[in-house]
Amino acid sequence: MNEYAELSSDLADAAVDYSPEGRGRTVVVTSLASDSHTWNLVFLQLFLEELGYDVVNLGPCVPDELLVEECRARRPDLVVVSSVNGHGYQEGLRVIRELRAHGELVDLPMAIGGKLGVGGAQDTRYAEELMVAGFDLVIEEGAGTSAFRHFIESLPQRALP
Ligand code: B12
Repeated sequence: MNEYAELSSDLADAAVDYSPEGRGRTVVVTSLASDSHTWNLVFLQLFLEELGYDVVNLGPCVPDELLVEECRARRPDLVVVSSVNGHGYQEGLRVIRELRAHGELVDLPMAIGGKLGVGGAQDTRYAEELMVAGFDLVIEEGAGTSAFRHFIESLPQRALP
């Protein structure tokens, strides 16, 4: 499947599978400090909004400190990191270590995906290291949305305040 077919298939999945499962829950969508690509973030925002989540999209080129501050202030139910410029692996490792160093963010569900290196879809060697460093889900380019959707559905419901 080419990338455009994959994108429209992903959007179709999101639309057909619409459910209000995320209602009242907040997701922070973010890029990493070096990455200026934006349509990946727009895609994720639309996908998560279709599932009923409130999305805070921090946009491209997000400094590590800003992401940490936003997570501490908002206490979201999930953080979704997207990077496609090829530096996602290195930057993802740096950010997750910084984030997990804050006690209140130790259990915050964190997913990362996109084009995390420069080796293309076949190169899956980064996933294990990112998981060991503290991500709960790593989705490499071309994996589609089903694993991501499954992960979202398995998130624990936070008790209402
Ligand atoms: C448009 C574009 C740009 C524009 C971005 C404009 C903008 N406002 O976004 C500009 C010109 C600025 C740009 C710059 C660069 N780019 Co560029 N760019 C692209 C291009 C052509 C399209 C990206 C796009 O918008 N796709 C549409 C979105 C919706 O799709 P997507 O990004 O792939 O995201 C999908 C999936 O990856 C997935 N996904 C993404 N994140 C996540 C996260 C999770 C959790 C999940 C589940 C899924 C997921 O979901 C999305 C929908 O399927 C791609 C090539 C391509 N055809 O993909 C190169 C590409 C991403 N760019 C690339 C590069 C190298 C650069 C530059 C470094 C070039 C340079 N030397 O300056 C700079 C980097 C700038 C920076 N600081 O980041 C490379 C990255 C190489 C790699 N990772 O292996 C690519 C792949 C081109 C290539 N083949 O070499 N780029």
